[in-house]
Amino acid sequence: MKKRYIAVAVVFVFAFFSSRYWLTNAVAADASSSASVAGVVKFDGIPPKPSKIDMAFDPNCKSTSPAVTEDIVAGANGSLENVVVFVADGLGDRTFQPPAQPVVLEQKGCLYRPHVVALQTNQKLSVVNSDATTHNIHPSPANNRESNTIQPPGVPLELSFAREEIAIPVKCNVHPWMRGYIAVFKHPYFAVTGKDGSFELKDLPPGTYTITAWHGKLGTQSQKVTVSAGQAQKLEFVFKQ
Ligand SMILES: [Cu+2]
Repeated sequence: MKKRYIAVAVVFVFAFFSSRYWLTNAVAADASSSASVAGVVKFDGIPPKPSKIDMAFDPNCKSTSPAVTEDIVAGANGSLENVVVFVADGLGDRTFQPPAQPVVLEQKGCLYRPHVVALQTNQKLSVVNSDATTHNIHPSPANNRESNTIQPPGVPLELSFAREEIAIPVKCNVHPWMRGYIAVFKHPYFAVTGKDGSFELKDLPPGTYTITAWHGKLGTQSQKVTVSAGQAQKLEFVFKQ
């Protein structure tokens, strides 16, 4: 009788440890099979000086000045901000569910924060009015449904876009200097550069991709890249005026 208990216990212990071994290896294999493309977007030359925005006509905007235009925002080290870097081709017919978490576009100091926002098709865009003034959110899409909504202070507003579009200009009809962009993707492989101009597209399946960098004033550039399982590829984009 005792022997049987011991045999059963040995089988359980073996099963427990072997399942842990296989599980650990399965997770590790999955993580190492994904690739990434990362790098920096640069601006070659002397960036144009931003001009001051005169917000005098709305006293509720004035307090947050001096505000400047954000047509080209380049750092001292040549980095270029507000560039959308994304997979333009190579994913085949894979489909992707939008994340449940909304992306936030804030109107603060009568400017769009961020200036360029990116999200997936059918993902929620939470538009926030943090100002003590009424804004009007007016995206002008080419492939999506146009909307034009008055948004009083503190009132929540949610938008979503059904089709891919890079990028939808958005403006405020109340404050004519308010201009921004909404980039919509049918997949999760996109990034918007910040101050340091860097980007990273993570968890890519191994394959050959066209990677495109888009800037609202400087146009688009594309490069082809092949990534194998577990590989981290480096890319650089350089824009000129
Ligand atoms: Cu406004």
